[in-house]
Amino acid sequence: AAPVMLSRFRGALVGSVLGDCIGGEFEGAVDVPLDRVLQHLSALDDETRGDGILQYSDDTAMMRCVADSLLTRMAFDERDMARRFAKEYNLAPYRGYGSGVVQVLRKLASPYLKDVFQPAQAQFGGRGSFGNGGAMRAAPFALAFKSCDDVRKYSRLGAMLTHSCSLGYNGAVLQALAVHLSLQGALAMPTEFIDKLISEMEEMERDETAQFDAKALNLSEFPYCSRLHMVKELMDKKSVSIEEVISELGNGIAALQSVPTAIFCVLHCLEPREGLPEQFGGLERTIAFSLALGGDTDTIACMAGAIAGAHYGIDSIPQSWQKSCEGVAEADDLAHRLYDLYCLPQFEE
Ligand code: R7I
Ligand code: MG
Ligand code: MG
Repeated sequence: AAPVMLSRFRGALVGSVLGDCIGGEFEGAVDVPLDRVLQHLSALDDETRGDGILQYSDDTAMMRCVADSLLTRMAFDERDMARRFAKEYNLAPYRGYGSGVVQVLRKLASPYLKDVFQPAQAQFGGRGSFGNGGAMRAAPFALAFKSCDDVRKYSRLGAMLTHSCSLGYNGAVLQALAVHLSLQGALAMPTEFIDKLISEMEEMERDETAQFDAKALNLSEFPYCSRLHMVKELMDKKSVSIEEVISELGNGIAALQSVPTAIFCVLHCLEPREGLPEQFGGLERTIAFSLALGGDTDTIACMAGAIAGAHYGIDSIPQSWQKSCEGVAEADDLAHRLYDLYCLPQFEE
C-alpha cells in the first residue's frame, strides 16, 4: 500500500498549494459567478501563459515553514518553527499575511524572546487571534505524525505560535484531523467521516477555555460542533446553493467561518454536481466549488485542497494546474520527505 499512501501525501501538500495559488484570484470577492471561476480554471490550460504564473501567499509560505521544521527537527520544536515563521516573513513580507499576525511575526524575530508563545497571547486585547492562519498551515502535522493523539497535540501547539484563541487553534486541529482521516481513506464513508470529526470537536469544546471563549465571543456553546452538524445537514440535501453555504457556514477569515466550510466543500464534491464540468474529477470540483463561495477563497481552497488531495492522490491533479502554480515542486518534495519520515520506525513514539 506504500505507493497509494505516498500519492495521498503528495496530493495533500500539492492540493493545498494549488488551492492557495488558484484561489488567490478571488480572495475577498463578495460575489463570484461560477462562470468566472470556470473561466479562471480553463485559462490554466493555456500553455502560453508560462509556468508558476499564479503566486502562492502566506498560506503556503507558512505551511512550508511547518513542514521544514518538522523535517529538520524530526519532532515538533516550537522555537525552531517560530524562528522559521519570522524568517520567512522577513524575507517575503508581501505574501498577503493577516493584518494582526504580522505583529506576532515581528516579535518572534527577536533573539531575546524567552517564551515563543507569548507574542500570540498578546493579540487582540489578550484573547489571541481567532483567524484561520493556524488552520491554513496545519496539513503537514497530519503527514508527520501517525497517531491521532500526536496530530491533535502538535497541530494545536503549532497553531498557538500565532493563534492563542481557542477558536483559532481548535480550527487548526480540526483541519489537521480532517487531513489525517482523509489520508487513511476515511472519505470513502462520508457520514462516518463527519461523525468522527464531530465527536473529536465535542471533546475539544468541552474544555474550559473553549467554553469561556465561546461565551466571550457570543457564540453557541459548542461552536465547531454546531457548524459540523450543519455540514452534515447540508450533506444530506439533494441540492445546496452557494448562498446557503455562505449563510450557514460562512466564508470568512475566522477559522470558525472557514474550516467547516472547507470540509463541506470536500464532502459536497465527492459526487458530480450540477454546474460543474462533467470532465472534472473530485479534486477539480472541490477547488472550483471553494472559489465560487468568494470570501477567503485562497484559504478555503487551500484547506479543502489538502483534504481532497489526501483523498484522491496526486494523479487526480491536472498537470496544467500544477504547472501554473508557484511552489508545487517544492511542496511535492516536502511530501516525499514527510512520507519517508512517516515510514521511519524510530519516529513512532
Ligand atoms: O489568521 P491570520 O494568520 O490570517 C490568515 C488570513 C488568510 O486568509 C490568509 O490567506 C491571509 O489573507 O490572512 O491573521 P490574523 O491577523 O491573526 O487574523 C486575521 C484577521 O482576523 C485579523 O486581521 C482580524 O481582522 C481578524 N481577527 C480578529 N478580529 C477581532 N478580534 C482575528 N482575531 C480577532 C479577534 O480576536
Ligand atoms: Mg493567503
Ligand atoms: Mg486567505
